[in-house]
Amino acid sequence: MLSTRLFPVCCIWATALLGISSAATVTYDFDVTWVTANPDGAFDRPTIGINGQWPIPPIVANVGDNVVVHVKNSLGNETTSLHFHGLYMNGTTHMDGPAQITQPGTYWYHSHTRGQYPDGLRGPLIIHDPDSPFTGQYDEEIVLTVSDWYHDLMTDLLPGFISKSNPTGAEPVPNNALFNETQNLKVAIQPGKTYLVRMINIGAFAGQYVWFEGHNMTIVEVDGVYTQPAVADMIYLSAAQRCSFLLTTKNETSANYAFVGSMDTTLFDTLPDDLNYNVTGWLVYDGNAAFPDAAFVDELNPFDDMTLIPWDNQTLLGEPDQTIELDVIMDNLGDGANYAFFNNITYTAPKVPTLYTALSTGEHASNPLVYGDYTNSFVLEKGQVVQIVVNNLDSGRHPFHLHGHAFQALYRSDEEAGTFEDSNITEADFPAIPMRRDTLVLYPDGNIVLRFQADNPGIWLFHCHIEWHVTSGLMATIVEAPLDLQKTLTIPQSHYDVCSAGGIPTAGNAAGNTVDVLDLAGENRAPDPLPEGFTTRGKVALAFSCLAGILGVMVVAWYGLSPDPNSHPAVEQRVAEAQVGQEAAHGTGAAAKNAGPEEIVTVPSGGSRGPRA
Ligand SMILES: *[C@@H]1O[C@H](CO)[C@@H](O)[C@H](O)[C@H]1NC(C)=O
Ligand SMILES: *[C@@H]1O[C@H](CO)[C@@H](O)[C@H](O)[C@H]1NC(C)=O
Ligand SMILES: *[C@@H]1O[C@H](CO)[C@@H](O)[C@H](O)[C@H]1NC(C)=O
Ligand SMILES: *[C@@H]1O[C@H](CO)[C@@H](O)[C@H](O)[C@H]1NC(C)=O
Ligand SMILES: *[C@@H]1O[C@H](CO)[C@@H](O)[C@H](O)[C@H]1NC(C)=O
Ligand SMILES: *[C@@H]1O[C@H](CO)[C@@H](O)[C@H](O)[C@H]1NC(C)=O
Ligand SMILES: *[C@@H]1O[C@H](CO)[C@@H](O)[C@H](O)[C@H]1NC(C)=O
Ligand SMILES: *[C@@H]1O[C@H](CO)[C@@H](O)[C@H](O)[C@H]1NC(C)=O
Ligand SMILES: *[C@@H]1O[C@H](CO)[C@@H](O)[C@H](O)[C@H]1NC(C)=O
Ligand SMILES: [Cu+2]
Repeated sequence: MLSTRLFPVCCIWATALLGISSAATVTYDFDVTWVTANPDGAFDRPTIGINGQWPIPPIVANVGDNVVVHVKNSLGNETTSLHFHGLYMNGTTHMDGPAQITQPGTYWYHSHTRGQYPDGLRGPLIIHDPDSPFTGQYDEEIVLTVSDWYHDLMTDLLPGFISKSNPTGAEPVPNNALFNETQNLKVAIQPGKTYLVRMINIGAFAGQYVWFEGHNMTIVEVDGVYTQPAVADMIYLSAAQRCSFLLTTKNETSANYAFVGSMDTTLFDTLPDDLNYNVTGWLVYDGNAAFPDAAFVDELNPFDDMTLIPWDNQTLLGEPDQTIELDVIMDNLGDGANYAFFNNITYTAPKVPTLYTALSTGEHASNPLVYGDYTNSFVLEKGQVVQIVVNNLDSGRHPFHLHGHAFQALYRSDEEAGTFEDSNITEADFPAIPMRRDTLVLYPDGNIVLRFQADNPGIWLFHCHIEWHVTSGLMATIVEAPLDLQKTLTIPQSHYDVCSAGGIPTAGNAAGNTVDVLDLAGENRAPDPLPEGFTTRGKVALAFSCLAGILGVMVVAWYGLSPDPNSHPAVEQRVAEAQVGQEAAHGTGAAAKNAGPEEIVTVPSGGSRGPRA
C-alpha cells in the first residue's frame, strides 16, 4: 500500500439550531458510538449507533419548532458529521440543513463523512405540519425506512472500490435489503383506518421497488413537497428519496398482508447467487393469523414520479438565466482506478473549503476559477432562474440530489435517449406545473432537465446520492450568490477553531493562495489521466486485467518520482481530502448564526485516522 499523508478531518461536535420561531424547543443529545448490530441475522458487526442504540432515533418536530441537536463523537477512530437531508438551510449554509425549519415533510439525517452513513449513521427526520393539506384525512402516521445493508464496514470496502484492482468501478453489492433496519418487520395496524406512511430510502446504493399486497398507496408528498393525491400500486425510491402516502386498511381482520422492498438489481454489476434482494414486512391485522410469504410479482412497473403535481401548483419557472450542463461518465485515471466525472472532471476536494473561499476572495468570489479546477464549481447570481441539464453518458442509473433547494423536474428522457441537446424537446414541452423534489433518478444513457431559482445564498453540492459515486467524484459545487453570502453570513469562531485544529486553511482560493487568488498552483488535483492510448473503459478493463501487476509498479514509480506529493495524491488521500472539503464546505450540522444554545466543537479523542497500512 502506498504511504499517504492523511489530513485529520474536521470535527464533529456540533449543535444545530433547526428553527427560529418562538415555538417549542426540542432538544436531542446524541452521543455517536460504535455498537454491535445484526439486522439481517447473518452476523454481528460494528455499526454506528447513537446513545448506545441502533437503529438511531428519529428526529421529530413540528414546523416552527426550535430543534437543538447536540452531537458528541465518541467513535474514537473516525470523525463524523450530520447532514440534514432536504432542509434548505436558508441563511445558514455553513451548517447545511439546520436552520429555519419552515419546511414540513419527510427528511432524514445522515453522516456526510467519508462514505460513512451506510455503517449505520442514518435515520428519519420528520417535521409535522398541523396545517398540512392532508390533516384530517388520516388517523395515524407510520414512519418506515427502506435500506440496503453491507456485512463489511465501508472503511474496508472503499479501498477496494477505488482501486486499480477494480478497473471497471464495480460497486460492492449489498448483502441484504432492510425495512426499518431489520427484516420481517411487523407493522401493527387497525382495520378501517387511514395511515400516512412516510417512507424514506436511507440506503447507500440500491433503489428499491416497494409495494403492499392488497393495498394501494395514495402519494401525497415527495421529498418534502406536498403533491396532489396520486394512486400507486408500486413505487420506486432511489437512495435518499422520500415518499409519503395514504394507506387505507381493510375492514376485515382475518389476514395479514406482506409488503415488499425489492432492490433494483440493474444497479449491480454482478448478482450473487445467494443474494436475496427482497425484504418482506407485514401489515398485521391479527397477530395470531398467518404471515404469508410475499407473492412473486411478474413486472416491476412503478409509479412515474414525473407525473406528480405539487399541491401548491407552483408554475414552471421562466426561461433560464443560466444553464449548467453536466455530462456524466465513468472512466479510469492514471492510477488505474475508476472514477466518476462531470464534464471530464472528477470532484477532488479543494484545500480550502469552498465556503471559505467564497467568503475570503472578495469580488473574485464571483469567478468560478477561484474554486479550483477539480470542484466543478458554478457561480449563480442571486435571483437567477437556473437550469441544470444532466446527460448520462453512462449505462447506470444515478439519483441526483441538490442541496439547498427542491428543483422543478421539467423533463426526464427514457433510457438510451442520448443527450438533451440531441432531443427535440423545447420549452413548450415542459409541464405547466412541474413536479418538484430534491432527488431525481436519471436513466441509463438518458437525460434530465431541472430548474430552480437562486433564492438561497450558499454553497450547495449537486451529486449522485449513490454513496460509491460520491466517493468516486460524481459531484459539482453550486456557489449561489457568493457576494451576498459575504454580506450576510457570519461563521461562528468555533468553526474556524475546528478547521485550525484540523490543519484546514480557511482563506484564499482552492489552493490556499490568499495573495493571487487566480493562481491555483499547488491545488489538490485528481490523478493524472491515463497515458495516451488507454482511453476507453472497455480497453482499460481488458488492459488492466493483464497489466495490473506492471501498472502497479508504474503507479508506484510515478508517485515516487513526483516532486510535489500533492500533485499526484494517492487514492486514499484523495478520499480523505474529499471528506474534509465536503464537511467543512457544507457544514456538519453545526451551530446557528442566531444566538442559540452553546455550541461545542471538538476533535474526536482518537485524533485523525492514520494511514491504512
Ligand atoms: C473503528 O472501531 C471499530 C469498533 O471498535 C472497529 O470495528 C473498526 O474496525 C475501526 N475502524 C478502523 C478503520 O480501524
Ligand atoms: C420504524 O422506525 C422508526 C424510527 O426510525 C420508528 O419511529 C417507527 O415507529 C418504526 N416503524 C415501525 C412500523 O415499526
Ligand atoms: C387500487 O387502485 C386501483 C385504481 O384506482 C383500483 O382499481 C383498485 O381497486 C384499488 N385497489 C385496492 C385494493 O384498493
Ligand atoms: C369499511 O367500512 C366502512 C364503514 O362501514 C365503509 O365506509 C368502507 O367503505 C369500508 N371499507 C372497505 C375497504 O371496504
Ligand atoms: C424478488 O421479488 C421479485 C418480485 O416479486 C421476484 O421476481 C424475484 O424472484 C424475487 N427474488 C428473490 C431472490 O426472491
Ligand atoms: C391546485 O390546483 C388544483 C386544481 O388544479 C386545486 O384543486 C388545488 O386546490 C390547487 N391548490 C392550491 C394550493 O391552490
Ligand atoms: C470530454 O472529453 C472528451 C474526449 O476528450 C471530449 O470529446 C468531450 O468534449 C469532453 N467533454 C466535455 C464536456 O468537456
Ligand atoms: C421529435 O419529433 C418527432 C416528430 O415530431 C417525434 O416523433 C418525436 O417523438 C420527437 N421526440 C424525440 C425525442 O425525438
Ligand atoms: C430563503 O429565504 C428568502 C428570504 O427569507 C426567501 O425569499 C427564499 O425563497 C428562501 N429560499 C428557499 C430555498 O427557501
Ligand atoms: Cu451514481
